[in-house]
Amino acid sequence: MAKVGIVMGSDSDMDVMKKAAELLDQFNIEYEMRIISAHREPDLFFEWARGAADRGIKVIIAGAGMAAHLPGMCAALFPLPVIGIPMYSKALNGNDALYSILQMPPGIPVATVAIDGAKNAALLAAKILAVSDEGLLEELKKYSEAQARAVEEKDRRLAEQGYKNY
Ligand code: RP5
Repeated sequence: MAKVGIVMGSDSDMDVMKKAAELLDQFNIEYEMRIISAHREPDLFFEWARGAADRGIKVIIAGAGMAAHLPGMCAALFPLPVIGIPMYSKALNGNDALYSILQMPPGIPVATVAIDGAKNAALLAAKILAVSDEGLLEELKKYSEAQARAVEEKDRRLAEQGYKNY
């Protein structure tokens, strides 16, 4: 049963949103992924978001650009955590979606990640699930350790290239 719901407002968001799916795949976390527009398909959107918890979804990752009301409306209809990803857009460089998703009025929280921050959204979803999943928690710790080792390796290579790194 899918534990994470990934939803985006348009197929134009897919290049970013697929990075969330890839990260969840890496941790063997089941997800469902949909393209549903809150403003173009409001009835379908309501049905999907209202039914998500009953389908076993524990966290929703919602990506949207421009006016970007999709994550906020997910949070209005779904009782568990919602993570919003603001999409970069040409006219306002993603600041439109960033401010829209970030500035939720009190009472309806959306955890907002960076513009196009799909990878962090998925990692945050994994961490939320890890609150009650020891095995996943261990995998996340290994992931962090591997990241640290990768940076150490890059630092070591600097020294090999003749740079002083005390
Ligand atoms: C939002 O409007 C979508 O999330 C997308 O980022 C943006 C533009 O949508 P398209 O015109 O590319 O379908 O609904």
